[in-house]
Amino acid sequence: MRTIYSEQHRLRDARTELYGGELVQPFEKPSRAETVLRVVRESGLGEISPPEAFSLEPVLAVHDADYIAFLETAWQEWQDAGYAGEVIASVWPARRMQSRVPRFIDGKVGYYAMAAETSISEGTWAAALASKDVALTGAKALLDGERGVFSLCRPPGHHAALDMYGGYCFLNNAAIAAQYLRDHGAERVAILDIDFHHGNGTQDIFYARDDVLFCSLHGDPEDAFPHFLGYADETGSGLGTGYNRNYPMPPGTPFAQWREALADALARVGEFSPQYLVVSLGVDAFENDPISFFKLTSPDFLTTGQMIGALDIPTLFVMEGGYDVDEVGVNVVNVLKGFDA
Ligand code: SP5
Ligand code: ZN
Repeated sequence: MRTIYSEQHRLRDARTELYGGELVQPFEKPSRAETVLRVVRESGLGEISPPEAFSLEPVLAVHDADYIAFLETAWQEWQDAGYAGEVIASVWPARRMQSRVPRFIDGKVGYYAMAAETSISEGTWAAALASKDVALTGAKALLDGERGVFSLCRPPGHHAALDMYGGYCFLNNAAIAAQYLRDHGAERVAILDIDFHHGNGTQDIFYARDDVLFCSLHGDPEDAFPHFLGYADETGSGLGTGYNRNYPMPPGTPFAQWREALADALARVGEFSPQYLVVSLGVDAFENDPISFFKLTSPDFLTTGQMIGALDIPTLFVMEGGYDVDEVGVNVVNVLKGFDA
């Protein structure tokens, strides 16, 4: 399988994450992608190619134009306000308040942030743009007939909604790729999200649509980030009713249980008979992940890849989360090898 990779991800190197009331070094850091790339290389998975550059058009097909304009200038506006730290939200349009976009940067940040752990830093926007190029280059390769492609995206994307960033995500790479496939001839595209966290952004973008099926396996929002979306009774709206499927699972969930949810999601993908499958590939369901609570082992990721491959649908794997930097490479490559087996 071919891997698409850009060194530009290194531009996303924030100093701070708000965690347990402290500012800590972010879990989502450059060494994650470096480790995955190293293991891709060592394992002889396949060729590693740079992305081609795409315009903002495929981004604006899933994200709000005002939100994109905000991301472009947020760091500069924060600098202009004279702040010493990185961009962190501190106020929100909470219940019964206005949903207008204020003029001053603090207000704008609160409007567009869905969580405060994610700091916007210098270089974040450039890295996010390169990350979407990595995803789109992978999508284009599927259109050209490749059976499986790995887009080693960083920063990740699945928490980014129509007009919100957070959960370490700015542009929804998987959603951008899925929409690109739709706009280039595919009638139906399925997105399977196996990151430990609910893909709230992807769900948001496709919730009212019947042409993109979204299935997500994740920590129960009662207990896990993003807490305010991802319940099993969220099944889609309007035309999209029945085309959104959530599999929330409790703390301590072992592979035996997780794989039943996976089998059910894969059966639904099969019934949908999409021309393409996009997998939001996070490996934070791993037992040693520092911020998650499932119990998957490294061999379980190989089985996961085999189960996905058995569907025999051209598939784009888009890198999402996974924070045990020692094992993140092995776990990702296990999924990809299982798919190819
Ligand atoms: C792409 C992705 O995986 N984003 C995840 C963002 C999660 N950020 C908030 C993490 C809060 C974790 N709190 C867990 C406490 C465990 N001791
Ligand atoms: Zn995650």
